[in-house]
Amino acid sequence: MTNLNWETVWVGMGSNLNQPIKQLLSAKSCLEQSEEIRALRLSSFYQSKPLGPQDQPDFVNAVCTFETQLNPLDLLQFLQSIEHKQGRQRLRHWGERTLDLDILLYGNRVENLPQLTIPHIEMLNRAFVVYPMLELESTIILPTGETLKSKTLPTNDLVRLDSINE
Ligand code: ROI
Repeated sequence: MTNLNWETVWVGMGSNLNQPIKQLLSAKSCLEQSEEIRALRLSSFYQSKPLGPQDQPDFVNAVCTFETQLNPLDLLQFLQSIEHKQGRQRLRHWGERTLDLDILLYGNRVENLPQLTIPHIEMLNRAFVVYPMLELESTIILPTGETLKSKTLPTNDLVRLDSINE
């Protein structure tokens, strides 16, 4: 039987190839078209220097939050199908990519599966994840009970782009 619970999830989005902003907007549309996703909100776009090799274009990052009836692994599979549909290219380890969609938080769940770790292992180290999340919701609470706001990092080179996402 279908699980009728709607869980709130957070997804990180990043691109530095093939018109990054278009990549992120297109991913947003795909997510919104699913009947198992509702109430999606997208942060502003943020430009940042690549984490990893510096001889690649700057990234555009954003986060979105929505409610879903998909369980974590089905959501992962759906996100991967969007990455592939948009011609996902990964040219090298920590290198340039067309589209990355990462599950950051799934309700209050903690998952340590071979293919999926929730919360996302690196999220608290990445200003391009934490600041867009706080922009959408300043009161986020992590599964540990701590607030996300208490985890703030140096903004480093993060630049908020003009709000072109409506
Ligand atoms: N660097 C930035 N700034 N943003 C990303 O989304 C990002 N994603 C990655 C690597 C290559 C690690 N670096 C990144 O996967």
